[in-house]
Formats: sequence, structure tokens, C-alpha cells
Amino acid sequence: MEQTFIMIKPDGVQRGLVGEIISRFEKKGFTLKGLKLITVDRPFAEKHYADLSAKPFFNGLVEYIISGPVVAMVWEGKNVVTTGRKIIGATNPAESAPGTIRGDYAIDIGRNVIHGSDAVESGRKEIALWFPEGIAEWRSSLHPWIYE
Ligand code: DAT
Ligand code: MG
Repeated sequence: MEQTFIMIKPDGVQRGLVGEIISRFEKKGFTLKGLKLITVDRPFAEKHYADLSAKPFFNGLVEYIISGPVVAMVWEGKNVVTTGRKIIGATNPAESAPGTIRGDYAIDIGRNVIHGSDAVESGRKEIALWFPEGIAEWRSSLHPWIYE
């Protein structure tokens, strides 16, 4: 089954949005396969955002991600990468639809509360980076009530 890496950024943790965000993925029917609160250092954050290293906002982005603990998660389910991005909303909260996490809880692009993998392959890479210890092996007993 498809997996994605979801991270609640330091602003989401500080603002007490952890429960609300987890709840949205849970209620949708996705399965939580990995979860930890972790503060990462600069080299780690630079690795996570390596694809953006040439961007003018890269340093500010890295500063933001290392500014406090984040909640790193792995979520699993059919089309979870694409659907997860829809639940999160557009990168710039000014353009995120109401009802999405960024649309409901964020204003500035540099404080947009949450990260989600943009493709299955980048998800695989991000899960390997953030969960080198591996993730839980379990299957929800709700499976037949969520999938036909
Ligand atoms: P996303 O997080 O929606 O996948 P991204 O991968 O393009 O977006 O960028 C990663 C983060 O970098 C994004 O969540 C916020 C920040 N960012 C992106 N574009 C930006 C910009 N033009 N100005 C400031 N920060 C930006
Ligand atoms: Mg991205």
C-alpha cells in the first residue's frame, strides 16, 4: 500500500495543531505507520530540502524547520500521496482552499504548518531519511470498512 511522509512543522507544534492534523488524516481513513516528535539539526534539514538548495528562501526555510520540534509521520493508504497533498492544501496559504490544513490554519508561505511528500518516490526517500530505524508493521482492523 502507498505511503507518504507528513511532517507537522515547528509552528504547527507550537500552535497546538498536532491533534487536529492527525485527526484529519485518521478520519479520512489513512493508517498511521510512523510517528515521532523530533528536533532536527541544520545538515539534516538541508538534506530534507536538498532539491530547494538553490532557492532564495532556502536559508530561511532551513532556519524555520530547525527552530523547534516537528512531528514526523508516515501515513499509508490508497493514493495517500496525492490525497494527502489535497488535505494539506496549496503551498502558499493565500491560495490554499478553506477546508485544507493550510487554508484553515496558515497565512504566510514561510509558516505553512505542514509538509507532505509530492510523489511516491520522494515519499520513499523522505521516509528512509526520517525513519532509518524503520516503521511499524500493522494493519488496521477497520480495513474492510474503509476499502471495498
Ligand atoms: P510544498 O511544501 O507545498 O511541497 P515546496 O516543496 O515547493 O512546497 O517548498 C517547500 C517549502 O518551502 C514550502 O512548504 C514553503 C517554502 N517555500 C516554497 N516556495 C516558497 C517561496 N516562494 N517563498 C518562501 N518560501 C517558500
Ligand atoms: Mg515539497
